[in-house]
Amino acid sequence: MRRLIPPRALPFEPSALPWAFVFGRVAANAPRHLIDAKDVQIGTQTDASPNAARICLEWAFRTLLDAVPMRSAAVPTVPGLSRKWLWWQVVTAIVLCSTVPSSAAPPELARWFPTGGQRGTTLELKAEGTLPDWPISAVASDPRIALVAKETKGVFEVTIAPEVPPGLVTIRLHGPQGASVAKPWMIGGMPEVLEAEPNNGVMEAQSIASLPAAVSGRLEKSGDVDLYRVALTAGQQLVVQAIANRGLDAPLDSCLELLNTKGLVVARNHDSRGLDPMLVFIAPEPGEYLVRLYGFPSNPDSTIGLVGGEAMVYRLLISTGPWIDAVLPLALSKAHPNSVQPVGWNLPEAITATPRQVDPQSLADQVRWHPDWAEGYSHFAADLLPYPSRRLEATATVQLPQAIEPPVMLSGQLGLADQRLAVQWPVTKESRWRIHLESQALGLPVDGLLELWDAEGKRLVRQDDGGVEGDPKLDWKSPFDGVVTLRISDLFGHGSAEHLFRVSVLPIEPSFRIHRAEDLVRGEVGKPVEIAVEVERRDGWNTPLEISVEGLPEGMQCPPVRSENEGDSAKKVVLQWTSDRPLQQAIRVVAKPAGPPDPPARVATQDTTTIPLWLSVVSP
Ligand SMILES: [Ca+2]
Ligand SMILES: [Ca+2]
Ligand SMILES: [Ca+2]
Repeated sequence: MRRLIPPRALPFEPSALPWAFVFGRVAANAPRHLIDAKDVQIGTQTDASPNAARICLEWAFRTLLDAVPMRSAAVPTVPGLSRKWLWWQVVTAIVLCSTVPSSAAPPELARWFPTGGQRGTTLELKAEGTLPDWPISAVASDPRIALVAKETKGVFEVTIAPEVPPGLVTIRLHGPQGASVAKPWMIGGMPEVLEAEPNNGVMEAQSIASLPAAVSGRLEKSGDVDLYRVALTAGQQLVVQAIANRGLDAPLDSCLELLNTKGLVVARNHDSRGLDPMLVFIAPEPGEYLVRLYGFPSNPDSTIGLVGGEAMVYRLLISTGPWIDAVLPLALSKAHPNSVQPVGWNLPEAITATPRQVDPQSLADQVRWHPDWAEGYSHFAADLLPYPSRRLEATATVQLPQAIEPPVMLSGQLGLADQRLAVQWPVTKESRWRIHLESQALGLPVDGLLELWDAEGKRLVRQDDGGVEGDPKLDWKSPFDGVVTLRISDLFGHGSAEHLFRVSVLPIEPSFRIHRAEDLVRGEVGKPVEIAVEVERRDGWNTPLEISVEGLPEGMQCPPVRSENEGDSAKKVVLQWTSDRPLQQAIRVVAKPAGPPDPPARVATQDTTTIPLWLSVVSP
């Protein structure tokens, strides 16, 4: 519903903007009309005058239509307002609309709400942010998600095909004035529920009638606390996960508590998955339980109380059913047969007992999520590696390390407190190795510690940091010919069924990577479109690269550029061409070696050679 704004509040300068006369005078007798505060604000800027002119025109027409059939009944109530005068004003507005160049701002997308949708359903989705134009288009990273703009500004009807796998997607806005950045949205397998305030107290907790449920909520203002009521039978296992900071990028550090009907906290979690909490609870007795969510700013500031605000959105997954947390191993190999085993809660034994064979070539979606396994939400790593991926057995102890053959990715579990796993492999003098443990970056809780030991029992290296999100990563050059042992543990000795990790052991070889901070390229018809790309030459990469743009419309070309080993282009290149028409589309920047690598690589590690981008070229 758009707001009625009294004409005297309109901030127009009649001398500077002649059409404001129309606006004000027509408005003096206008019925409920179409305008909102943002349009009016835009109308004060000369560069956005087409918008205000359009509003003015629309207004004048509406008033005219109202006034004409009533003849003298309505018109005389506004002094000086005659049919002739109105027609003249309409003509003025039409002239203004057609002569002022169109140069409104592109849409600015802050977030999507609700936070996600269930596969195989259609729902309403709101783009929150600043949207100067309406209707506009929206495009999801998965083409099986269709979005259609509805009449209400900012609202889309989104249809999710049943085959879209659960997990994270991104959705971007675009229109004639340009494109927004893409913002995250979750695809789930559970029915969606919207939070309903008030729900702050035990007595007003929102009842979740059937489980599983995916609740979209918001800590809407400072001090907001959200409570949900669920009923459990004795022995039933409840899994609750909040997704806010990870995945949705909300500036929120949320906390979860579970209360019994007496109001006592029976379970609590703050930071199981990054800053996001997760609870698993077995009900000792039947009855109602309350899930309570509150939060703090993700970047601590001077705020003392509980945080709230428009941006503090969260997604709460609540289930007593099968829930896959991960599969082991946590990566798959392109070239080798893979058998995977789901890990999680409330999983039938038939699922967990026998590892399943999967063909990574044909099951890109299913390796991330298998419809036969669990209806619950799950997101597990499915990187397809060009080298083997293996299980690290619980029997691989410091006393009896597991022999490995690098390059290899090992996936394991620190199931017990103070557990230490160990592997060993032969090394030659001067050989260089890169060892990288990932758990927190995958949304898993291990705070990894890596140690290298020699055969005499001397510790060579200790590393608990250096990777993404606090995961450890180390480079090591062997000073001897012999055998080296890698010990893997949790820095604080924590262990549980959830404490999963993967660690890669790779010889260091030259490689390259291209990257770009923004995934959006903006340009104007008739002017050069520029794409700046950073080039990273790692571990002595010594071959020129050819960098090109793929996916442009037929007949349009961007000349490829070369990144030489020395000079400015070694670190950064700029691709450039001119478009003769407006464009809103996906493109890719691709980097390839301009010749055989020198020295030749023995192992192709996972170099990023392609950057997916959105190209937005608008009319000047
Ligand atoms: Ca709330
Ligand atoms: Ca609340
Ligand atoms: Ca937290």
